[in-house]
Amino acid sequence: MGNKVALITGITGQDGAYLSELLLSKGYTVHGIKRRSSLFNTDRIDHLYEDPHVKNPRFILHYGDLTDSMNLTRIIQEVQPDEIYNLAAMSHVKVSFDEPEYTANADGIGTLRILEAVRLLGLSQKTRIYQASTSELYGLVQAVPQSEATPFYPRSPYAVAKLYAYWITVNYREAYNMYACNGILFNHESPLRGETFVTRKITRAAAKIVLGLQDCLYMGNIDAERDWGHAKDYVEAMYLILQQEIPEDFVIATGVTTRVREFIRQTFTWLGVTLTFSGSAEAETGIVEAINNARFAELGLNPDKLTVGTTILRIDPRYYRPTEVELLIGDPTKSLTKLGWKPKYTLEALIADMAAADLRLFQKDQLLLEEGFGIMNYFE
Ligand code: NDP
Ligand code: GDR
Repeated sequence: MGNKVALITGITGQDGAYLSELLLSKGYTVHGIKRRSSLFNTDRIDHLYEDPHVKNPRFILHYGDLTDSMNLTRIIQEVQPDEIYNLAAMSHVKVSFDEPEYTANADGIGTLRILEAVRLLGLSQKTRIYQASTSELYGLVQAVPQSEATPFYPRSPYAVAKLYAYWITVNYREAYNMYACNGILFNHESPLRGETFVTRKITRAAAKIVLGLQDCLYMGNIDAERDWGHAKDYVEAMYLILQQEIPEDFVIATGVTTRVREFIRQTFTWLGVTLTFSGSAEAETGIVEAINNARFAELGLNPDKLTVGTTILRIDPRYYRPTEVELLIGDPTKSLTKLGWKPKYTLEALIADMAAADLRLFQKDQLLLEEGFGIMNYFE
């Protein structure tokens, strides 16, 4: 048998980039679906790019969209994949309240389009399908820790769309004997995480604040608790889920939960800043209590850019969600035992990886500013 062929939707996203690297390292030919956009949107996978003029390329991109059945059907027919990883989605929970119909179309019906294309093309017994399900399905807490047996109670248009995707995947497995599985992944982060998700927003802002490029970080509900892992570990689990004898659904999590405020505190600590919280609710603030000069020197930072006593964090209710998911903590027992999945990153290592990457990124901006070049200063 020749090398396996994988098709990844959402290849330009955080997980798509890490999964592409993993599958290429295992000898796969990797096809990916990217959306047409007015600017290049392939930053995360540019290092994998192969000149399309070379013979037998192993990394191939196709234009497409989860809202376009004919396009998806044509690509699947052309590629004849052994495995499809359906990672594409409008993946921002808060934005799904602004774009509920589009979210349902892409995240819910998009999954149906892929399953149905595989069935109609006669690939049901060849092509294995991974569906990117989510811990957001648990929503309003029914029980903790959350396992494959915990009831769902979605709390956003995103989660409701993903609930449809979850069940249609189960249904196609049962109705047509397809190898189709849900990975119920808890939050996973990395230096490639989208800039408006909470962890990346924090590591980016913290790096800019210690460099004197930003004054204040504005946050929503900092008492939410999440089970955070590293995306590099989580794409390994996606791969393992499609290599089992019998198709099943798996929870992928660390089993440890942390408050957003603790993630903020630890990020600043890594950068050499002790932060204290003061006040409560919408009036809560984060104030610089101390600066570790030795750590600043080690990181090449100038302590004059930050003053003890300054308020560098405030609450802005703009970031609250109409309905919130307060607590997520996963029970990964099944994936640890059945898949033999073993995450390598602790929360501390994840924060170090992200904070170091964002510090490097903005040190480059600082150099540009010093040389008289303008920098992009947009943040949400
Ligand atoms: P990202 O937001 O980083 O990536 C989403 C990808 O989907 C991007 O490539 C995006 O393209 C693409 N996309 C969005 N809409 C469409 C569409 N209509 N048609 C085709 N492609 C589209 O997400 P992650 O990598 O973090 O997550 C991957 C998947 O896993 C998502 O489905 C997400 O909902 C799910 N998930 C994520 C978790 C996490 O913690 N990261 C946890 C559990 C589930 P573009 O680059 O052009 O925007
Ligand atoms: P989440 O991730 O909604 O869990 O969905 P996000 O990082 O956006 O929020 C986590 C928690 O932090 C709180 N929060 C803020 N969030 C953002 N984005 N910005 C803020 O300023 C802010 N302040 C507080 C949120 O209210 C929330 O409680 C992610 C996505 O990747 C989904 O696609 C995926 O399915 C789930 O993780 C598992």
